[in-house]
Amino acid sequence: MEPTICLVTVADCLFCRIVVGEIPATVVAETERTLAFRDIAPKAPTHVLVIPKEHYADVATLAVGDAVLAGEVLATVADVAAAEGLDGTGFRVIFNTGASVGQTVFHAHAHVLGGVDMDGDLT
Ligand code: DGP
Repeated sequence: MEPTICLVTVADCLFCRIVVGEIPATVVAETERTLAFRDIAPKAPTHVLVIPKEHYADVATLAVGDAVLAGEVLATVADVAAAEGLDGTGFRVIFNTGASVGQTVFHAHAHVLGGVDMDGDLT
């Protein structure tokens, strides 16, 4: 596994602290610039968060700031889904963007959810 590097460490950012190892997490995938780990409060049998190691507040800021990195996050999402056996059954990817839609951690992250029937359920 490649070393974990947080290019911009934000001292009070929870996910930056996970990137640098200050807070433990169950890591399931890692690339040079992305990290994937299990959500602490899973909403589905598979619930993995995929983040850029570099700090961006949300996916919109990430897309504007580094579109290549945004693509790398999506590639890691696909890799995680395949590793979790979800590429055949389907999976849901959610980027909460803004407090009004439920974003609580302001470091861009994709929720990768699967392993349960989510027919029509948007949460
Ligand atoms: P959001 O509401 O979209 O900002 O999602 C934040 C997610 O982060 C939420 O599903 C719970 C998860 N989370 C919060 N604190 C921790 C933590 O310390 N470790 C891990 N693995 N996940 C966390």
